[in-house]
Amino acid sequence: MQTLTILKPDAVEAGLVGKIVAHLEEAGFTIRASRMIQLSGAEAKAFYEVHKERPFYEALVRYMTSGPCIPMVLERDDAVGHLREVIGATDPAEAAPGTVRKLYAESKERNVIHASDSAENAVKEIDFFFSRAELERLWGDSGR
Ligand code: 3AN
Repeated sequence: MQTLTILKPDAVEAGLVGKIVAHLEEAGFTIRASRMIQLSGAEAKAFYEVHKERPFYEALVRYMTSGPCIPMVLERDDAVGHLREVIGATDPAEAAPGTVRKLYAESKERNVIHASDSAENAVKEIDFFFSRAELERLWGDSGR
């Protein structure tokens, strides 16, 4: 099973990419695709459209477009549920010890990593950043 993660601009800026990737690999995830991108305002708005009525939406879009980020396709059994556990709660103050957000995030506004919250959204979010043809070129099949 696959899921989508994004190492957010604060993770890239703080030089935390290597540590977070090591944490994910040690948690049993295989990296199936990865690239560094700069999200446009339109792309960030589209990605977070479910939050468009929330008071933090504009700030979230500013944050996600503030610098490069790294979307990745990760694979392991129960990838969606397992990655949510590994990253911890949205607010690092509430995240369990040893989770990525507890270890590395500064606040719920800047929380270093995204993970899909359901199997359905994982498929949509993988499609948002990576084409099926690209995954097939890498691995011979799209893994889905
Ligand atoms: P998660 O990233 O844990 O799935 P979501 O999907 O509720 O959490 O929120 C998406 C992003 O919006 C978060 N990663 C965070 O950057 C921001 N965010 C969520 N809740 C708040 C909040 N109450 N105040 C400010 N920013 C928030």
